[in-house]
Amino acid sequence: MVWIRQIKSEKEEGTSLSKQKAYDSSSIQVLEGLEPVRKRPGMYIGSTGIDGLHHMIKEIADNGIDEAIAGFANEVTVTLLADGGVRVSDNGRGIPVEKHPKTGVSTLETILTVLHAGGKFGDGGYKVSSGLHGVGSSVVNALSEKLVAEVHRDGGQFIQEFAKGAPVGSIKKVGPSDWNGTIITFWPDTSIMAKEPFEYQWVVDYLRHQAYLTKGVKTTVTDERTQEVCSFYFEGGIQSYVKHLNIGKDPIDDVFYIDKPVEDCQVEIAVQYTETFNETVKSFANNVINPEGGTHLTGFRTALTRVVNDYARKNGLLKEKEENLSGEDTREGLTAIILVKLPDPQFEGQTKNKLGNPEMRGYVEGVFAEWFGYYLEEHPATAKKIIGKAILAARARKAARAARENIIRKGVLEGASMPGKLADCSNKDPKDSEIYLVEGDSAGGSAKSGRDSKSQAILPLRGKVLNVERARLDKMLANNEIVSLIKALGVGIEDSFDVSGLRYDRIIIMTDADVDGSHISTLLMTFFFRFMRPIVDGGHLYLAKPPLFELVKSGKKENTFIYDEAELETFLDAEIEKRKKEGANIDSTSDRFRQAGFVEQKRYKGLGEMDAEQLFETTMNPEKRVLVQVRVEDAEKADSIFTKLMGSEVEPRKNFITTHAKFVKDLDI
Ligand code: 0RA
Repeated sequence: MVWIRQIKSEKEEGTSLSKQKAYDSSSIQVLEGLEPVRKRPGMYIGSTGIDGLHHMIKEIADNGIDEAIAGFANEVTVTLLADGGVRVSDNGRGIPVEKHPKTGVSTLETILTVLHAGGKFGDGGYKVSSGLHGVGSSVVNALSEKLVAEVHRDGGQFIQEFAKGAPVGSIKKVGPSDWNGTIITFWPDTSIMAKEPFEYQWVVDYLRHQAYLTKGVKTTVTDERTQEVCSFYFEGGIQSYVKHLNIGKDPIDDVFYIDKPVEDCQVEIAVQYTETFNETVKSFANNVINPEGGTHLTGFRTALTRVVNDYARKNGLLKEKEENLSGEDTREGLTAIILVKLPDPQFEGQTKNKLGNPEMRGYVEGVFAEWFGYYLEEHPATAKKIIGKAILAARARKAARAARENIIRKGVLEGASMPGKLADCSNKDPKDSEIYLVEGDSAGGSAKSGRDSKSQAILPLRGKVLNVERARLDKMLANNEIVSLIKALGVGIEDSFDVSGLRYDRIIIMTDADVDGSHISTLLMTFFFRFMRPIVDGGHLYLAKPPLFELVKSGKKENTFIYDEAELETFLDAEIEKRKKEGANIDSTSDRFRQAGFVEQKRYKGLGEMDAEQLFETTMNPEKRVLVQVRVEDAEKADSIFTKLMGSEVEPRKNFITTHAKFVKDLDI
């Protein structure tokens, strides 16, 4: 989702490092094996903040999901406890409790106390697992003040407790049981991990995903803090996932789906085309997403391009002298999930999230080409639509190329000359530079005269920026505002896009606090999301927050600016209280701002109502301003939000805006 974080002053960021320093190895008894985890939690869990906390849930719940993938469990439940703990249970085989030959303690204890000990310990290991099965359990244990493991198997109920990774006593049989499964309850160690509450919504999203990826498994989250409960079960697995991704996107037919074994692997693919221009293809290996794709994705793409071209030739949809459709053309409007299961996944790339097993390419290519080929033969109307779309995409691509070449020839996108409307800053180092994208020429003028010209550049944007959700590149490049923007940023576009050319560390969208202003900022955010994702992912995009109110004191005293409605009420309450305490005589019939000691309350509707100095002081001064950082926490949700808000269908947009009215206001989208 589009996630916002308010940064009051830029100095407040980054506190997690200091937390790590609080660790003192002498005061905590930890097994040798887990000490590195407590010393350098970030290396094992990503961060000690909320993301790391959620990662802890994932590490444990993934093991239950692995049991389900292996066919031994069909339920995984996460319970957020009222006391800050989390319970994760699955109805799988239960972690083995007998003595492990190598460690001399139970397999359960081994898995929970030895780093990198995982499913490989039990000889009934996993045919298919994420390759990290159980590994995460010890990391979570190390970072938990307390962890209780409960196993039901072999007719018994077993319990063992741990503190900061170390066992508190040995495993005990506490009674009989006619159930099989594992229940892990942990309480994160707040001397290492942030003292933040788990987010119910994060668990919901994670478990929804897992249910999509493992058909037949039921996942449930229960929040004991709020009594909320949510369960997922998708008979169709990734087929349902594709349908979900395409809500509001005008699908052209039902979902194509296959699930086939190849050698000792499994290939599962779901595909559906929509009337949009976007491509959403996600690939997974053993339920772990591979954001950079890999051999399975390559095999899929190769097969798709080949099958679509073959069909088009065979049926006269592509003439002999016409050139082949490119891979990119065949993927316009495509939503697909590729899920492979393999015994020994290898990952490559900087972040280790690209699947590397070479055999996977051929497996996926072979299976998909064969079955998608049959599908096109059996669904000629759909095949015609898919190929029609690809042909249009090819034409548009050529038109866009011509437009781009034209623009490049004229030197509009590249080159030293900056757009005429840009008031650049004098700093040349991007680190010390920021650019304000300002709604309208008049506010742009005030911003230009009020700014700190050393570090702040101003680019006024006139009128409604083109709705890029529905426009193709050729149209976009015909739009002056978009071209000025691309040029000013210095990053190019599409093939020539290169985030390293970014001329400003911060891009700040500054619009009026009204409906039109929100619309313009939404259009700009959509543009960045669709065409300049690395800028958003890199945390470079911000929204300026102009004040909504000014409270005027009598005489020369400094006025107070207020940035939202709720803040106004709390501020006035506090001021009135303060004045009462000071013995001021407060007239209960007068306005609240008078009771609080002000002579006037101004409401700002637009940036244009402020003069240059006011605009700088309230909205642009780095010492005082409020910035909202635009972050894409969950690209999928953002994608669906942007589709709803900006797409061609009016109904979902209306529904979204009415049901999320407050959210829309808060986010300015
Ligand atoms: C190792 C071996 C076996 C099962 C498991 C681990 C296992 C681990 C977890 C973690 C959470 N839930 C789990 N369920 C099972 C196989 C044991 C056998 O052959 O019975």
